[in-house]
Order: sequence, then C-alpha cells, then structure tokens
Amino acid sequence: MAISLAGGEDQMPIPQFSAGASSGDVAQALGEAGCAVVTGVMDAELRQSIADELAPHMAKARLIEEDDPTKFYPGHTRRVSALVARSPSITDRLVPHPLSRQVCDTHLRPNCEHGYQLHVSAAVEIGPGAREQVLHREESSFTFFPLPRPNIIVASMWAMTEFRADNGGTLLVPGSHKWPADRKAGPDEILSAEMPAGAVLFWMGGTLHGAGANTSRDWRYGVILTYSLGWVRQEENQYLNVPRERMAELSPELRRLLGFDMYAALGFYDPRVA
Ligand SMILES: O=C(O)CCC(=O)C(=O)O
Ligand SMILES: [Fe+2]
Repeated sequence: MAISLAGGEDQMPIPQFSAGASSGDVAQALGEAGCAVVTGVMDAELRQSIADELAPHMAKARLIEEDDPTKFYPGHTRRVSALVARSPSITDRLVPHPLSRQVCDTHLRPNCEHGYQLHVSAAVEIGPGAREQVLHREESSFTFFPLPRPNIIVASMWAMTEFRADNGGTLLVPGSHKWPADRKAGPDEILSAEMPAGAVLFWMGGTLHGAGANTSRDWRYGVILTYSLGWVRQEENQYLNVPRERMAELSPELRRLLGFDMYAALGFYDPRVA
C-alpha cells in the first residue's frame, strides 16, 4: 500500500509536540486528531536500561522468519510481552509516566470513575523485509458497544530507535477514531508517525493504525503500552504475566494501575488467600 508522508490536502497531520509542551495540549490534540507525537521524553540512559533489561528476552523471542499474509503479526518481527515481569525501568518509569497519566485522565477517566489500567505491554522489533501490518483498531475486541461509544483504550508507543517511513514506523490514519466502522482508509489518509528515538506516540482506541513495512536495513524498536477502562477485561493477562512476588514489591499505586485492585465490586479477592 502506498503511504503518503504529507497526506492528502484534506488530511490532518499527526500533531507533534516537544517535551516541554503542556500535557493538556497533547491530550486535546490527541482527542482531535486521534494521535499525537511528543519528542524528547525518554532519554538515552533510560532507553539503554530498557534495552539491557529486555535484551535476553528479545534474544530468545521467536523471530517470525516467514511471513504468513493471513496472520496479524507480519514476518521478520520480534515481540515480547509481560514487560512488567521483565523490565523494572518500563514498570517504574514508563507505565506510570505523568504524560500518559494526563492523557488517560483526559480520555479514559471520564468513563471509569474508579480508574483505568494497563491493557497491553509489548516490545516490538520490526526487521528488514517486514511487510505492513493490516490496519486495525485497538478497540476491536469491544465492538459489541455500538458507535459512537465512550473511549475504551488509549495506546502509546515509546520509540527505542528512530521511527521512519522506511523502517516500519507506525502507520496512522488521523481522524479515523471518529469514522464509521466500515469506512476504509485511502492511501492519502495513511501517514507514517516519523519520530526520533526517545519520543512517544499516543493514539486512541478507535484510531486505525498498524506497523509500517520495513524496506531499510535497520531494525525499528518500540515499546507499546496501552491502557483501558478499569471495568473491561485486560487484553494482556497481567494476573498471569506478573509473578506474584514481583506484584508484591510494587507500590499500591502501580498495583492499581496494573489492575491488581478492585474496581467497585469487580475483582474482589480474599486477602488471607491472596
Ligand atoms: O508496531 C507497531 O508500529 C504497531 C503494532 C500494533 O499496532 C499492534 O501490534 O497492535
Ligand atoms: Fe495495534
């Protein structure tokens, strides 16, 4: 599929901010465009710590060598989830990042008075030769609720390396979070979220997006953290992906954010057993 960096004449661009921008402005732009990039929010030291913590897991992750066009995950890619179990730096510094909190406070909190939760954690490397991922919406598990519906998910992608149109940078369709479910994106409506290493990209649960094709020689590396309303089931099963001992070490705030808490009457437990 051809992608256009500038987009068609009528296509709104992906809003871009730098680190000092007001998080309220970022959240507002995200609500309007369905996506937004903020540069300079993850320094080289933090990226290195994350890369070091994940390196043994990435090395063991099955590299999907052969592409199967019927599969959601393209070939020549590597994915590792359970990042709370595997990376203290992601757990402590990215999952509860103030910018993510602000964006989720704006776009999720109004629909979940008792709080939102981590929905998915995944590190994704896109290798040379990877094809485009099919465009999709993170909210596709929740189509039971008719449109227009309250926002259920906010997604973020933390750039460990540069994201470019030629190395598998995430493709986005700005504005598509307000489209009817069956409207298809034309080539002029699909933009690549180009961003330097250390940036973060946010998108709404209803925004069409997917990993781009990698026609370069470089690997594109990003950390996906998505958040959902506290009353829906998490896509990644944190109860099984976070070992009990690790969970016990976390602050009450972080435990709540990971979904290890009651949401009103949901998820009750007996502390004498748990
Ligand atoms: O890797 C990317 O750029 C996007 C991946 C994605 O959207 C997904 O796996 O749900
Ligand atoms: Fe996705």
